Amino acid sequence: MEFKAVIFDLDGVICSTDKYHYIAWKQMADNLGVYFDEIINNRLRGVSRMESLEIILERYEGSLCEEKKEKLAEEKNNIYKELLKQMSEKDLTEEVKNTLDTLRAQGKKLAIGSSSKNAKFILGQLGLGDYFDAISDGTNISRSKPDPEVFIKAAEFLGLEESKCLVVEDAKAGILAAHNGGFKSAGLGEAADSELVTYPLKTFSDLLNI
Ligand code: B16
Ligand code: MG
Repeated sequence: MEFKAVIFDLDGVICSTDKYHYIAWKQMADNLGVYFDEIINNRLRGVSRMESLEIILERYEGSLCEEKKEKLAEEKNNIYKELLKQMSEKDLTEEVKNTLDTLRAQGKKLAIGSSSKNAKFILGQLGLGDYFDAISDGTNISRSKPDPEVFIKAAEFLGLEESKCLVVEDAKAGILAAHNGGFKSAGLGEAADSELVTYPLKTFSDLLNI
């Protein structure tokens, strides 16, 4: 691969937290009495916590003040964090671990570019707490994907130009963010179908063929 570094999205790329996000949002929505299902949940992939809440509230009749919205997001996050405690090194697949190790052995710098404010906790659960050369996540950005800020910060933390870094994403919003920031990208799942993706991947280890 021509790149000096790879910036990985976390949820949906390094690990799968979809089911925990779903359970937590579902519980919050049920408590509030607003309809929520897995199809709506799919629209939340790669989207920030408050933007996810706004999508769920499209079905809510009536209006809520900012303070109440913050409370709802906090309620969801507390349920989600409790569920994340179940995650362990077993949730890191052999394929992902071996691919990361191979890239590292090739001398590539490895970073995280995630919208999540829980990214460091999740990495710790997976046994990857000290693994990456840089972590850019929801705690160091003010604009979420498709804004490129999270990836630009990751490249900055690595001390590399955008053109030297490849972004790996599972969400179309993430591929757009990479494109907006001047990064080439590799896409998994729905991101592989994005018109803007540079390298569509069938599986994570395909990264080694770029
Ligand atoms: P949190 P990623 C994203 O992570 C998730 O895909 C998205 O579903 C979630 O709402 C967002 O993080 C914020 O997460 O509530 O933990 O701060 O895919 O960018 O790694
Ligand atoms: Mg993702």
